[in-house]
Amino acid sequence: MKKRLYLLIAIFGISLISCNCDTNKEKTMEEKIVVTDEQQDYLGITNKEHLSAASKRALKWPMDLGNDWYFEYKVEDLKGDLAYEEGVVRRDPSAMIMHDGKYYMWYSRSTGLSQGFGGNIAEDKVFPWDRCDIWYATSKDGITWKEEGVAVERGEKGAYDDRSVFTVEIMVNEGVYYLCYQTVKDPYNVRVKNQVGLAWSNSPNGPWTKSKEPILSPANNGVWKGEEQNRFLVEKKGDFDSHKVHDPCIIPFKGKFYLYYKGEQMGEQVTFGGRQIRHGVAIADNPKGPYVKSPFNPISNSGHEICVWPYNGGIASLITTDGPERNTVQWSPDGINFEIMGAVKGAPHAIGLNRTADNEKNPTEILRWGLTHEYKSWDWQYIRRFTTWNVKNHTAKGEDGE
Ligand code: AAL
Repeated sequence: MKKRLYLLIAIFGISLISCNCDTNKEKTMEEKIVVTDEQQDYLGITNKEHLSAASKRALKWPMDLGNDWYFEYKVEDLKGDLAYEEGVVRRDPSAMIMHDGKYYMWYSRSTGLSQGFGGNIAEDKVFPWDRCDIWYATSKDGITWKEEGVAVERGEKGAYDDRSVFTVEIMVNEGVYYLCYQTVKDPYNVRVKNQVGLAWSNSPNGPWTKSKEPILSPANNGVWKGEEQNRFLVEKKGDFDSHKVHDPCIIPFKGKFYLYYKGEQMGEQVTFGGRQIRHGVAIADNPKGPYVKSPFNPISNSGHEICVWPYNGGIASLITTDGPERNTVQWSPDGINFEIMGAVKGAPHAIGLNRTADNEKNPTEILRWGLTHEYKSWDWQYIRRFTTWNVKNHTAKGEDGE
């Protein structure tokens, strides 16, 4: 396994570059790619002298690609209080942790229909994740859940989190529980900046103490064009996270705290891979911060909700939904420089990982089961459970596998 990993992250020197001088003494660079017989056979290349662009890319892959990073999945209903309930939005589940023999998880909860931005935003609920508080639930088996009540409420009027607190993650360190989550300050218009807040407690049952200030904010180097409430009109887009910092998830790593997040950019565009969504990381010496954004940001060129876990001394990341590298599983030895390790047909969204899993057993062991959310409609989302499995063979009915 490790050998394959090192193979995968290595840079493959497959090109022999030779310089030929033509009769006019102009220098041209001609690329000569050496293909071994083994490579030719593995990749099924017809003629070594005629390599398509796709074959040249394939030659950069390691010889032993394997399927450890490949999985398929299915999604099922939860039971108990978290079964679908019209009128209530439950979404963006956190990871699950174990306490006193029960799984604990936190999520965004709101009630009522969402009116969007067309009406009176002072009164309306603009998104299903608007006017949310953070609630939590427990379960003995991960299937039947008991809703325990509110964990972190919106702030008082005028506070940075007075409009909504949502999309939460849990981190446990030295007996202290930390919830990091998105915050929005009223009014919730299309240009509103989104920040990240933190709350901590000595027990997963609370009470929670909230940070007085956000622990992460958008880059402030974008410039809106005009006064109109239009998030696509900009003089300057600014950094990948100039508008919103979303989906925070803190991982203790190499003696520090790595806060992974999704950035949204002012003047976001749709490119050849979909929405311009990228991930960043901010690093702190202590769980409460200060969190300093990495100069290497953005650390992904694709993705949506953050789904990261420690693996083999580095960090693995599931990239879903947006961008040319969506539906890939990536890994980085340093938590910053990620390479694609596997590509999947699709993946559950907004994953709440099972942090009790043996994440070192297999690269995707932590994904064997967990939580996700699904849209019944624009107004109603509910939390469900996913399971995944590694795929060994592609077999026909009645055909024996390996
Ligand atoms: C999700 C997440 C964040 C966004 C919204 C709720 O997919 O990326 O949480 O703010 O949608």
